[in-house]
Parts: sequence; structure tokens; C-alpha cells
Amino acid sequence: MINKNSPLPIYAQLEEQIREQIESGILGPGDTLPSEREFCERHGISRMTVRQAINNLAKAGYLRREKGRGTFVSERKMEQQLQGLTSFTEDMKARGRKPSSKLLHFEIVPAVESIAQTLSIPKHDPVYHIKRIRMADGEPMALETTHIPANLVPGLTPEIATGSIYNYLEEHLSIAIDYSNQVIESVTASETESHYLDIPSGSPILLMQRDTFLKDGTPVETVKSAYRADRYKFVTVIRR
Ligand code: 16G
Repeated sequence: MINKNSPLPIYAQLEEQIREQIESGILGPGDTLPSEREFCERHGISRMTVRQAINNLAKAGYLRREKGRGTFVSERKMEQQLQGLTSFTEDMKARGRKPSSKLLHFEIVPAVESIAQTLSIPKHDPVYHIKRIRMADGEPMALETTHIPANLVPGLTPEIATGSIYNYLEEHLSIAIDYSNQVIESVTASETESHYLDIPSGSPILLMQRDTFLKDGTPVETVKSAYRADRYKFVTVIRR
């Protein structure tokens, strides 16, 4: 199965084979991967080569290592629709997962220039600065930094921000969220992001920037969400 005369490096061939087994379902989520030694013996290749293939697959989110237990095939990625303007809480509930948030920061601060511009408010107007780890069944999925104009959204508290902000806006303040501009970018996790998201530093993450507006164009939030690329893929329907 491994071709030592191929121009493709051996680690890349092994990586490809394991990836194909995962994608075709031969290896399913939660399955244990054979040990490094078994791969070495089976293919007559070095341990370093095996390790490199496994490292790459772990970084790409196909495999996850557990100290002292072994290497496992990761759970499938969550598919996130891009068409609907939904909240994290709604997204998780729709999948039958239990949403929760860990509040890392909650403060009312004077808006700096860039935030004031995005939110169309005067510089130094009060804004909520909120940082949350968004979790599904207790597992961290995204690290989210939110800025909301405080004059538009009175009464937001840390307790509310630990639950659903959209629910508070719509159900308690009767603020009708209308549309968002959303940008998706691929970046690598910083030390802080990897710490809070429980992934190795430098892992791929999908950075979503969402600016949300009311019908008359009033901005109601600007949010940066760093989603784990090993847990998420974004899907959309396109027509012609
Ligand atoms: C999502 C939104 C975010 C919004 C949040 C509200 C993306 C990229 N971002 O995370 O803009 O503030 O939901 O969630 O989807 P909540 O109602 O559960 O607090």
C-alpha cells in the first residue's frame, strides 16, 4: 500500500490512506487508531514517518489524542448553515446539543474608534464588551467577543449574557434583529484562543465576524467568533 518509489513522501501517503478510511467510513468517530508501532510494522516504515502523518491528521481535526489512552477518530464536524440569521443557542438546540457559555469578561466600556464606527455611535459612547466561550454539551466550540451599544440595549447583565443575548433582545426588549453582514476568515489559533478552545496552539480556526442590524440599519452588535475548524464546517445552498 505504501510505495517507496513514489514522489509523494511516505508520511503523506500514509496520511492520505488514513484520511480515506475516515472519509469512507471504514474508520468511524470514536474508533481507536492502531498504535504507531503497528503502523511501523505493517508498512515497514519509521516511527517518525508515522508520527508525522498522525500529527497532520490530528492538526486537521481528523484524529484526537488522549494522553495515555491512544489516538481516536474525531467526531464528525457540525454543519452550520450560512443562510439563516440564527444565534448560537438556537443552533445548538436545533441539533439536540445542550448550549452553555462561560463568561470570561463582561464590562461596559467607552467605545474605541473602530467599534464606534462599526456600531455607528459617537466615540466613547458606552458599549458592552463581552467575551464568552460557547459550548455544546460542555465542549468548547467557539470563543466569542461581542460589542453591543449600551444605550440601545439597556439592562444586559452577566447572567443574561451567560444565556442567549438574542433571546433577551427579542423577547425582553422587543428589538427586532433584521440582518447581518458576515465575513468568514481562516486563521490559526493564538495562545489564548487555543487555551480556551482546548486545542493545540496554531490549530486552524474559522473566524466569523458578524455585524447585525435592525430594519432601519441601526447596528445592534459587532461580534468576532473564533470557531474550532476541527468541529465546524459551513454549508450553504446556492441557486442559479
Ligand atoms: C452567534 C452569532 C453572534 C451572536 C450570537 C448570539 C455567529 C458567527 N455569531 O454566535 O453574532 O451574538 O450567536 O447567541 O454565528 P446567543 O443568543 O446564544 O447569545
